[in-house]
Amino acid sequence: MSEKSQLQIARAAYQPKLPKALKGAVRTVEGKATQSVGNQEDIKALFPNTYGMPVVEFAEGGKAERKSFNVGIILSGGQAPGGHNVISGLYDGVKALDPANKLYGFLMGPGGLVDHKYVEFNDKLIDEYRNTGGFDIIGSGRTKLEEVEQFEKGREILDKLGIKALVIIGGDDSNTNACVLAEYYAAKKYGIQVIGCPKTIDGDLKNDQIETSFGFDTATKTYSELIGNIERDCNSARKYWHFIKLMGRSASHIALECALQTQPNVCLISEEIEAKSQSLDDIVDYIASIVATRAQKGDNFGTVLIPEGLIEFIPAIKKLISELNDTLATDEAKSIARENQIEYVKAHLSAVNLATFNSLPEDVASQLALDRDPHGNVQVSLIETEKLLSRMVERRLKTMKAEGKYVGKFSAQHHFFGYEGRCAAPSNFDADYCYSLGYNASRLIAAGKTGYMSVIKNTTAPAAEWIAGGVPITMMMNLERRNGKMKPVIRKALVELDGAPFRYFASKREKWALGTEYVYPGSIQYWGPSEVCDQPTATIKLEHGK
Ligand code: FBP
Repeated sequence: MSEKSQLQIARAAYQPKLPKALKGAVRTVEGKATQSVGNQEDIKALFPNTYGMPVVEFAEGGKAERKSFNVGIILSGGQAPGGHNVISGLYDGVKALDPANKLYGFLMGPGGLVDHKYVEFNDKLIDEYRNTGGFDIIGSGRTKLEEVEQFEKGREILDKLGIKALVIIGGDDSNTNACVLAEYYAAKKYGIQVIGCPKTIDGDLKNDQIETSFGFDTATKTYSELIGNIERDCNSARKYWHFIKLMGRSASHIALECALQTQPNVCLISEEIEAKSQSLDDIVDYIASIVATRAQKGDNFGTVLIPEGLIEFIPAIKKLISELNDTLATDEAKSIARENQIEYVKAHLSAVNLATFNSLPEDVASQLALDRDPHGNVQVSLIETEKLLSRMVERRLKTMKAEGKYVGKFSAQHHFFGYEGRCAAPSNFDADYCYSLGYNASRLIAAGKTGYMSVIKNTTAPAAEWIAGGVPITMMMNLERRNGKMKPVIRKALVELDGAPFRYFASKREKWALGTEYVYPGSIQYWGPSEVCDQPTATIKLEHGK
């Protein structure tokens, strides 16, 4: 057992808040039949056993009954603060239904289910990890659960351990796979339920039914603390432009939330760049013009926030990536040795995409062509967009200087904030939200649900007023092209340009660009006045009109 910090010791005693409906025996209130957000006929045909089920909510006043079952849990994909609290909430929930119930954790992600690697939780193990960041209690992984052989291997161990339900904690891809597994087990009448849980710091697993994915709150507060510290340094030294790339594979929710918290001079929003069909040169012009205007006042310093997924949203590069995805998904491409892949790619790209490919700096081009995650996605976190942009801005400023349009000095610092935020000790919001999601999952299992996601709503109200229930995963699905094939997937939530968070940001950004209006959020507080330690994100507050 490793030594503990004073914060860990004090934090272990924190009792996460639960919605009042979950505090005693629950009553299940079922809504109307649902349909998927798109491609209804196709999704219905693919999920005949789990399509159309109602949204459910839990209310107070149920009959207390002993419910006996064992449960398995899997952490899937990138770490997000609060994962341990989902597990402790689920553990407490299943034990409250019957102390003899067992909870098993499959090790290192979905692979643990297939390889039969697991641990049984007990009080001692769970107590070690309450309210801590990280996924290290059982580890996580990115193995995709999508083959019948894997489902059957999983069933073997689930049957052996007498597990009636499996909870999969993951992002949009993992929850899509959870739904496919739920459908398969239901079609085979194996009597094994599958429940999903919305996780990802990226904040892109949200919709009319899911208010936020867990981890977004803590991760953005952690990054905002760091950005605020940099802004203060920047405003003290007055000699650097800080280019800060922020994690978030695809959507720009993290960058937008951090901008709302810290009021930087520039924050790029990928979704806007795509909507305006901007090129890399347009983005460089935009930043360079702000640098030049600030320089006129003698302000040769500033902060620029860059979303990790930016490169994929620049229309010309997006087209290139899409063709690369299809090209690299074939068996022939997979058999090509890594050192020959760039040549292979070049020989297969269309003329227009080849021109874009050739126009990129060599390191960026090879990252696009070579590095993929197991879902076949470009690993955008490896692309150093912050350096690419500052190099290009510097070059542009030189030209502007030669033309007499720029009079300042430009010196850049680069940062990437990503992994720093994924395992931070969960904020009170994430600690409460995650514990509630896990506890709630036990009630969905007890209610016999499968193919549902555990959902907690009304999250800008105090936790006691939160609404607990479940949403059929098929309801969030549509068909999208992935690796060259149309597949049922949960629709990813991108930043909405007509949504309140973006509109607020857009109304302020010019003022923030030219003035120096930094806000310093400081570190996450776990104890103290509620307005300091229980605040949800600015994004969720604006979305809820608060
Ligand atoms: P999930 O969607 O699985 O939660 O992961 C999100 C994320 O943290 C992204 O923000 C980032 O691009 C990616 O994971 C990094 O992945 P890895 O941990 O494999 O480096």
